[in-house]
Amino acid sequence: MYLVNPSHLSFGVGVITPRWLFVLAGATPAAYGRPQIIDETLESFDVDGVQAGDVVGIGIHTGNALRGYEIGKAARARGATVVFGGIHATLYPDEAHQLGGAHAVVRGDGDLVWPLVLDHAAHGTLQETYEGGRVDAERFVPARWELLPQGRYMWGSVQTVRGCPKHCSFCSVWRTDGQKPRQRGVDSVVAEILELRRHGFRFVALADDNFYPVTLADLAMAERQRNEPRLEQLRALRAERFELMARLAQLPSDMVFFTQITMEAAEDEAFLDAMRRANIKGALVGVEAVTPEGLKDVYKGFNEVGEALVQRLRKFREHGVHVLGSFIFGLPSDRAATFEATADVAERAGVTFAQFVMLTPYPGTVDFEAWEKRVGADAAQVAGIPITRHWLIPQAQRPKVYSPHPVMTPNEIRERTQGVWDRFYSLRRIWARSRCTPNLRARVAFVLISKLYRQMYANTGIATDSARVSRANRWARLIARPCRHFFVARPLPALTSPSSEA
Ligand code: B12
Ligand code: SF4
Repeated sequence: MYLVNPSHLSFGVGVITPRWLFVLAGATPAAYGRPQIIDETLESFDVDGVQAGDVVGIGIHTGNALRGYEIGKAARARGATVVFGGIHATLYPDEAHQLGGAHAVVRGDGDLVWPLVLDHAAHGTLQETYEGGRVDAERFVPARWELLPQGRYMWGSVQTVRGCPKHCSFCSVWRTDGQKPRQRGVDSVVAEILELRRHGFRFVALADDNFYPVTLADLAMAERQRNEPRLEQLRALRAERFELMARLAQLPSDMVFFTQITMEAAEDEAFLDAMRRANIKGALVGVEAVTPEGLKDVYKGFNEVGEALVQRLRKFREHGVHVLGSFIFGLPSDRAATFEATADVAERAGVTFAQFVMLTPYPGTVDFEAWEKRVGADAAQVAGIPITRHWLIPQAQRPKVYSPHPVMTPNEIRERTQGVWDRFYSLRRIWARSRCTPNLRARVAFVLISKLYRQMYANTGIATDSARVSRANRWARLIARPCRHFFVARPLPALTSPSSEA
């Protein structure tokens, strides 16, 4: 049995372990043997090894769906049973059948339904579609980390909460994973982290949608409404967050965690302090826009702008949590001046890393639906494919900007975005930011990692020039391997769990 994470680019070394591979491996009954785990971000999959009777499970998000379909068709042609899953297959199950050679598609979470799919595949009773639904947090299947290939990744990944109560217009999480946070029990989270540390991982990404699912405003609202059951539920969720952080604080002190969180967390100094004690040293914060109009564009009114925004982001840093600020360009209210203004905010707020992404309508989002309706049957085509199915356009020809902007051309948005990446990741600025590290070795690591981040995420995604893309890809391959050494630690095979009472 194969589990395949498709990618059209391979870097030899991966930054974060794609968690679904190891979770589905965990959900695979022992009777089916040891699953072959293939992550194409490391190297591409040689489908010639697939034989008739094999099962090939392919997990796709929108960005890698096309490569996933190539693999699916090739595996089916070799006689394998092909099963698709993941967010994109959940949204477009028919597409996986029509274009990816799927025998079956799993929608939603695979944790509980996967053994049934394998059973049906073995008995020749496979259905076209399976509804995996939204599995309750206490039934999440832990990842099988003993299947990790040796020496290939920098960060492990463990999910502590799935779903997000917000409703940002560019994001599909609240619609596919739900607005009710499904928070995993502390013991099972800690058990997985310990296992990763035993294998020598001291950097762990908490693959969460929103690590701060209960805000002070949520509590106040429930109190005002005298909604006791809701208040109790919110307090329990919040208490469990603190309990998790207290347990993380007892793990080996060289551990480093990173999560994704809304900037609302800056309202709660006790929470930030608990994060610091837990060694949650960094968090991706969705800043998205620095103007009120921009925030309105993305339904993110709970974010701040102006000086309040700078202060909120600084607050994380003051409490020992580094911020990876995530910004979106190409919003209808953006103007030429927005790019520099955003770069200024990123600098003034002291964010340690930043990503500047161009607005992309992802299926399953409010933005996508409105856009699809707006352009309708008149959608422009590239390589014979309407841009409302942009993921089916060959990677090199995919447009970088999808909606006509009221005042800027697509090229202007792309170039200005690239300009902001260039500015933020100039050697001079990276070196200045690297002052946050404790010694020269860490400073050098910081510089290399900043450059790696820029090559992996920016150049390959924004550049239209294929020479630039392959140069960036070569660069990333070259620096990824030495970078990994900064992340690994001595394995601690005998590490035991800190007691929950302690
Ligand atoms: C952590 C995370 C990241 C991390 C780490 C990625 C990694 N290497 O693991 C980082 C920050 C790097 C990242 C980057 C990006 N991400 Co991201 N990420 C996530 C997040 C929050 C969790 C992913 C995770 O580990 N989940 C835990 C696993 C167990 O769940 P799962 O992957 O959904 O798998 C389950 C099911 O889907 C199913 N399943 C999955 N595959 C298969 C296969 C088979 C055969 C079967 C049967 C079932 C099955 O079973 C699994 C177990 O239940 C998700 C949101 C989410 N809640 O999933 C977004 C998400 C996947 N990311 C998203 C996006 C857009 C991105 C970026 C494009 C952002 C950007 N603009 O740069 C990049 C793309 C990177 C890339 N090239 O892959 C979107 C994808 C939307 C879409 N339609 O494709 C999501 C859904 C978030 C969102 N805002 O909507 N991401
Ligand atoms: S806060 Fe983050 S995870 Fe939640 S809906 Fe908005 S973008 Fe998605």
